[in-house]
Order: sequence, then C-alpha cells, then structure tokens
Amino acid sequence: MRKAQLYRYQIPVETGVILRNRRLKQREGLLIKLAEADQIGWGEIAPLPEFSLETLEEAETQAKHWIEKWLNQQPDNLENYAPSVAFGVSCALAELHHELGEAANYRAAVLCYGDPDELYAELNALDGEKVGKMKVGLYEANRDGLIANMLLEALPDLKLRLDANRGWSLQKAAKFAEKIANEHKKRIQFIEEPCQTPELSRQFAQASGIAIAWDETVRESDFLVKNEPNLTAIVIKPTLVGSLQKCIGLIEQAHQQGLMAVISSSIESSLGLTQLARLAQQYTPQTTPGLDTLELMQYQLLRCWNHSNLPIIHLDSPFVQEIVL
Ligand code: OSB
Ligand code: MG
Repeated sequence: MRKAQLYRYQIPVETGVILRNRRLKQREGLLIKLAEADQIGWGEIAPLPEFSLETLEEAETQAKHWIEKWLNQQPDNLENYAPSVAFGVSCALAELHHELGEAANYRAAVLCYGDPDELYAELNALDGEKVGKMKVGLYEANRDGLIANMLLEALPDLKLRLDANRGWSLQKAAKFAEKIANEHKKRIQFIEEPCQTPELSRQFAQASGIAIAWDETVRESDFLVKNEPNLTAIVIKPTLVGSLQKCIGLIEQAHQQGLMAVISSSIESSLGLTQLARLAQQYTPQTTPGLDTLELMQYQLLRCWNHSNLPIIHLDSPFVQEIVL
C-alpha cells in the first residue's frame, strides 16, 4: 500500500550574505513523505524566489498531481515537472528505494564574510582541505580584489572560490584581477560567472589567468557540459536543476570532461541540505560542495546537519502545516 503526505514549512532566515540585494526573511517550502512496504522517503520542494521560475503555489499543485498519479500506480516522468518538484520527489523516491547513501559530505566551502579575525579562526580550524567561498561584485571591484588577495596572503593553504553572479563588466573584472598577486591566482579554484555574459567571462579568464566556473549558465536551456580553456568547474544546484537523475547525469558529464562538479545549496532547510551532502558524498567525493548555508536559518527541520546545535523543529511546530490531499 502506498501513502503520501505533504507539508508546508516557513523558517526565519537571513540571506543577506548570499542573496545580497534579493534578501529573504523567511524560507518557505514543501516536504513530501512517501511510504510503501514499511519504507519511507522524504524530500524537500523549495523553489527559491528570484531564482526558480516556478512559484511555491505552482510547485504545490504539481506535487499534488504527481502524488495522485503515484498513489494510482501511474508512473510519471519527473522531467515534465518544475526543477524543485523533480528534485524533492526524486529524493523521496531515492530514500524509499535506498538509492541515496547515508554517508554525507559535511565539508562545505566556508562562506567568507564578516570579521576577518573570526574568519581566520574558522578557516584555520578546518582539518584537511581549506576551501573558502567569497561573494564578489556587489561593492567596489578593487575592494573585492584587496580582500581576496589578503585572505590568500594570510592563509597559505587556503583555496578560494569566488562568485560574482554575472555582476562585472570586463573592465570591473579586470580591476579585481589587478589586485590579485600572480602567485596567488592558482589558489583561486574559480570565479563563478564573473561577467555579464559567458563570452565576457571567457575573455576575463583568458586575460587574467584566473579560472572560472559556470553556475547560472548551467541552468540555461541550451547548456551542454563542455570543457574549455580556463574552465575548472560547473556548479549544480539541484533545486534549480531538477531530479537526482538529471543532476547525476550532469556530474558524470563533467567528470568525463575533466571538470569538477560542485553540488551547491539553494538555501534548503537541513532536510534538503543533508540530502545534498549525501548526494555530494556519493557522486562527487573528491570535491568540497557549496553547502555552507545552514547558519542563515534560525532552525533545522526534522534532520540534523552534522553536529550543528541549531534547534530542530518537527512536524508539530507552528512553522509546519500538513496540506490536505
Ligand atoms: O549565487 O551561487 C549562488 C545560493 C542560493 C542562490 C544562489 C547562490 C547560492 C550560493 C550557495 O552561493 C552557496 C555555495 O554555492 O557555496
Ligand atoms: Mg553562484
């Protein structure tokens, strides 16, 4: 016998560090629970405003539609659903069928912001590979360059990722690169989408000798995974991309092309985030994922992220409501 339940949640959040001029005060989403033959599987469906094309209401309608078919033993192709729905449902199915390993990669690229002394302490405390991630492109390009160079100078074993979200003109990107000492450039693993277009980003990489990665570009409809000069990685945000199967396909293509695939957060709750950490452990074990977003939230949801001591809310919380199917 199959059983399904759907819940809606709202968690207070402060996304300023990541979304900057597109701040969110509350993260909302759906949880789907599937049960069959004594097994259960959970998934999170949480379209990210300003990034996802579907709204939460549309996602809810689609999720209900998928559930109805599933309960009636009518398999439906997840590729016909919005990415957040396809991702959440595929996670619930994968848990049900024991296809998502329990082991998780909790080593996340540490978001670099705020007080430099606290940041040095946090990065120094990491054992193994030290990877930091810094958002750039919002303030002066000069200033971004100075800070990135200072971090690389202060921490000789730091590898740095930067993310400009297509914020720079070629001239501004060049101003940034001027501030990075040549000997530090190779410790910049990549800058995600430095310039307004992929073509300008390619020109920037060529001129500066700093590697780039695709993030926004991965989600364009005509995107094909292809290695090219100065490209080191593609960033995969499953909530914005689609089903686990689709994400795994992209990861495999990236690896075949000699590129890193970086599993990254779309600011999911601890439930979705731990599933992303499991996906990363299973399919990109050599690559530090971009999942350092739990601390933006005031609570965890149902499951605990590693040793986090943020309070956990459960289904009986006022922040969670069951949706009548
Ligand atoms: O710009 O990569 C982004 C999260 C939500 C929406 C957009 C972005 C992000 C992140 C996640 O930066 C953290 C990471 O990738 O390390
Ligand atoms: Mg990015």
